Amino acid sequence: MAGNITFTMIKPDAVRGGHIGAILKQINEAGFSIKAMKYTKLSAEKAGEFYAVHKERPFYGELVEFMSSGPIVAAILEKDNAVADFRTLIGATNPAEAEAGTIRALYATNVGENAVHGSDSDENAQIEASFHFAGTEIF
Ligand code: 3AN
Repeated sequence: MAGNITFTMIKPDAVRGGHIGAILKQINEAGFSIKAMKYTKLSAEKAGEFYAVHKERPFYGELVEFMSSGPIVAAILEKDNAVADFRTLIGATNPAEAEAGTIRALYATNVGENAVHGSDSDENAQIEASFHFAGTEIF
């Protein structure tokens, strides 16, 4: 499975905006298949744990508050070169810098509320996938 999966979340801003369907359609049309998916809400504790690498960053508190502010869609996606291809599909962290047509260019509000998450390495994809899903939930 290594190298072929990435982990994503449709974040609370995009869920509130009613963009789940459009984002999933774009993900499917880009050739990703779904290995696991759930509609859920992160507690502040879980969000803090997920983003622990950013603990020292000035936006950490805001990030944890935002990510636990409403439901998300968490998913494991499969495709050759999944991590890099998914980051191309979602665009830059700051939507003002994201390429036209990317998910963040289309649906993100700002650098903090940026519609979707995408793993940044194969190693983190595995860690993030296991953080959110049990083996029995992955197909
Ligand atoms: P990416 O999600 O593109 O990998 P990271 O890992 O640098 O970006 O940042 C993780 C998350 O932290 C982003 N998705 C965003 O929600 C938030 N974030 C990053 N930079 C900022 C910032 N300057 N101000 C507020 N939130 C930020």
